[in-house]
Amino acid sequence: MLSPNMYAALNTHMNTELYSAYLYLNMSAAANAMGLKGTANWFNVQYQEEMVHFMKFYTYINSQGEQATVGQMNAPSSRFPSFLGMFEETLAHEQYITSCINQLTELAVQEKDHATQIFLQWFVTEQIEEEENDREIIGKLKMIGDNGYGQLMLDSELGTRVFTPPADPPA
Ligand code: OFO
Repeated sequence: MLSPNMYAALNTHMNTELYSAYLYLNMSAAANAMGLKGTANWFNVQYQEEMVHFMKFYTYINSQGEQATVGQMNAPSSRFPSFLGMFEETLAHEQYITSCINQLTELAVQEKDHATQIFLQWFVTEQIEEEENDREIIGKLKMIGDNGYGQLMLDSELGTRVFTPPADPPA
């Protein structure tokens, strides 16, 4: 059972996860347009991960007897300043998502909603990895600077990222 407040907050965040997926799909196409094929792959994998996050919320809300509802959303950006700028925007977005997950967790604690607290724990941990990945790439990009060879090497490394479906796929 979800309280009306908890249901509304979870449904809103489910839509934010879908927004994240669309944002990274746009970033993938933008990277491709910049000639960064490996980076396009990295963002495509990120898009697939966000769809898993979206589906986890969708499945959880429905499994609690409520109706998950996809709504209207703002169009995500499609223009990004640079290779580095794209990852700086990604980190800023993930920090925002972390704050949303923290707020949801706070609400679940206030409401003594133990099931939702347990559900959200996966996301609390996931956000550490999300931010860490972005910080690592930003660090490398800052070290590389304008060195074209370095940028190509990093792009090639990002091309090796593979989407791994979760062990507990959302039903
Ligand atoms: Fe779903 O973690 Fe990124 O946005």
